[in-house]
Amino acid sequence: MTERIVVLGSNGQIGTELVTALRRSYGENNVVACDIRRPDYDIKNAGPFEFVNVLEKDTLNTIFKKYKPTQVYLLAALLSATGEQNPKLAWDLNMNGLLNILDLALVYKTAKVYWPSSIAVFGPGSPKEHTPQFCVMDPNTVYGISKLAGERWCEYYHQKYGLDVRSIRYPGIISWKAAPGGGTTDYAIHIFHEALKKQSYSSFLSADTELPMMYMDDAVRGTIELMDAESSKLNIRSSYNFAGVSFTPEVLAAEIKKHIPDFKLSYTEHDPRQNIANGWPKSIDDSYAVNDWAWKPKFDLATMTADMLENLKNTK
Ligand code: VAH
Repeated sequence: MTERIVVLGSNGQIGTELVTALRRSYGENNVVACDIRRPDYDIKNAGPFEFVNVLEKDTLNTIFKKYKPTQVYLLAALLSATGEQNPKLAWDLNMNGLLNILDLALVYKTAKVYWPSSIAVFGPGSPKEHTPQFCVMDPNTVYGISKLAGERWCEYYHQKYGLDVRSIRYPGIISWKAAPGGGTTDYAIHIFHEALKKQSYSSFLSADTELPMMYMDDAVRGTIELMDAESSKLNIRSSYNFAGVSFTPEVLAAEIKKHIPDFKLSYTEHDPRQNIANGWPKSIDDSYAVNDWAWKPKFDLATMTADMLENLKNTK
């Protein structure tokens, strides 16, 4: 059967690369990119695009009716830092956007739905090291609260209505193609751009702030592997813990210095994003993803740093 895939939030950091990967696998015309913003060059010129606001249920209904998607990916969301600047919008978009999609997926019998969660669902009371799949989860950002509630709704729609909805708790995602949008982990992207431009960067997170991260190539591959996995093999219907590599700004700077010896890292204090990061885990135990769909990251800090710098140099 031909897959017909709709991706909402297609112009975001992850959406941009997920659409490209899905179009490579399923054919350009079988993947519809949807967003409220003009598509970037790649997406606009490589397959169907629709202007969609996931809070407008009538527009969404039109899209489901027109394309009758076999798979829907909902990536539209306000991330942690932006969400704290606009809590009610973050809750509305992250929560009602998801509920709109879950309902329409039932109505139109969409075979599979993908919705990203985040390690932001953990909070100050969660274990910091090798944070397990099940533990105390007391998120203290609207983003984390909305993602935790969203996980509960995903599991509810699966258990009560049989909807095949799948989800991953993304760590901070590092990429060079699309600009990140309002995340706390985005320092780990900005640092590469500044290292090449100015051989220096001032981090808004302190030297010892260790966070779980992942290279975009791994995140996109892992997401598609989850969506391709046998449904019967999946034991988690809230959202899977998912791990790549954990590091601090200090450790990342040392790796960058291997390529740019003059690189200097300084620190900006009292940034609100420090408080957000302080509530998050340092590392994640993703044994359920390893067991259920043989997840294995390919990029470590060294290969990620080399790939980021190589690609950014070629796009400058
Ligand atoms: C953020 N990049 O910083 C996102 C992510 C784990 C962090 O969810 O908000």
